[in-house]
Amino acid sequence: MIALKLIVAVIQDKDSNLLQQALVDADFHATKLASTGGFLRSGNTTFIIGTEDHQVEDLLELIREHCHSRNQVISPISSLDANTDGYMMHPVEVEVGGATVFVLDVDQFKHF
Ligand code: 2BA
Repeated sequence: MIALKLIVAVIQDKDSNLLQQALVDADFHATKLASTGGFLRSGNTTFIIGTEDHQVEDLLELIREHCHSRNQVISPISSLDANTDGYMMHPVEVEVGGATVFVLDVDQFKHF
């Protein structure tokens, strides 16, 4: 039986079009979702990609190649809620990773 994996990759919006094209070119089937980072509360992109076990390394390499780390400044104004009580009064610079990737075992795959 063929072992399947589900890859969930959170990447930056700026890298999403190039990665999407690279996935199509390499014949990976993917779904692209608009997502929001819990910390920065700004938009990012999540790809879910189902693939065979033996293709996972190639896929990870493709993601590594097309997704880049960048520094982002989180400003106190955009991060302050009314009830945060002075939390984060100064701009903070964080390095946002090229990609945060989860590799999951797939129990069943159905395609009707
Ligand atoms: P955000 O949650 O908006 O986080 C953006 C960046 O802010 C993170 O980059 C990290 O450098 C920093 N950061 C996050 N939480 C922090 C905290 N509590 N204190 C200080 N700095 C913090 P990455 O780690 O590369 O994450 C990029 C995006 O990947 C995240 O956006 C989130 O959407 C997703 N992500 C990261 N780790 C995750 C996890 N364990 N589960 C689910 N999603 C995750």
